[in-house]
Amino acid sequence: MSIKIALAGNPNCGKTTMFNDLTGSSQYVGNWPGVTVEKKEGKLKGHKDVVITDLPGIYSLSPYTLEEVVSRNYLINERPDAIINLVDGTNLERNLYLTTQILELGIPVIIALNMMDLVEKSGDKIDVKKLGAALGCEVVETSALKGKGSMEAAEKAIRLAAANKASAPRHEFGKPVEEALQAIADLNEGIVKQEHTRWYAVKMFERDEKVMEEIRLDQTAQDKLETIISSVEQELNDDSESIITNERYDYITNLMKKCVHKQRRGMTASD
Ligand code: BGO
Repeated sequence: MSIKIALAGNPNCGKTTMFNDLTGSSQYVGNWPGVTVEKKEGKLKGHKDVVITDLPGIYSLSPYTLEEVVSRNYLINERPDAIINLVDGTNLERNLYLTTQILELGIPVIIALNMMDLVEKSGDKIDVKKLGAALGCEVVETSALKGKGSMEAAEKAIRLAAANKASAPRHEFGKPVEEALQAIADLNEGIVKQEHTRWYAVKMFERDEKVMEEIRLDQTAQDKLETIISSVEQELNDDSESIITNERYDYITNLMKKCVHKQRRGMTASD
């Protein structure tokens, strides 16, 4: 049986470069079923039993673009054995938005912190150990363009896949949201796989239409869900999707303060 590893990340984070580095000439390119979004798969060099799938570049796992829908359907329905989440180290804050969502999927995740050659050149410092500990998954520094770290990330992903240990996201939303997510998880008991509990709870709290169509709660459960969501919306005076988005950004801002030291730029000797 082959091991399935997915590469996921924002557009331009270096996914194609890493995919080429990991698979060499053993690639096949087609389309995702039913849509004209390119699907690339290949065997990991030196591991004929490991298949790497390159997911479309995305900023979020929301249901608004074809690429996002293709990616999340694959991650939930096909469930790779591990995900390598490529994160552009020169654009860390923006890239971590997707990371916080990927970590909720209940799948083993390794972060490949890419473009580290450029980060080093800029003089910025990222505390990789702290970042990994705060996120709840291992972080490997990579420079895909220079072939550095890609294979290490893949080998770590294989080990995680073999252990089948999903990353445990450390991020918690505020108390009202966490209580709502727990109540939604209770509604979903027996309906969604245990490992996907948090992902579905967050998506249902956001009233994600695609997930609601898939889950098909009965009317009583739907009414309960609506009561749970609207009571948090009233308490926090915002709509549920914005509440989740804003809390993710607040969390990432704090994470950046803890883990990143930016080189001051434009300074002169007299500063
Ligand atoms: C161009 N380090 C550096 N320095 N660059 C990298 C790294 C890295 O670790 N990884 C990738 N890149 P994609 P997506 C380019 O194409 O793999 C570069 O969208 C150019 N092209 O070489 O395509 C990579 O698949 C002209 O750069 O990303 C590529 O995720 C001038 O990041 C870009 C400068 O990588 C995006 C760069 C004609």
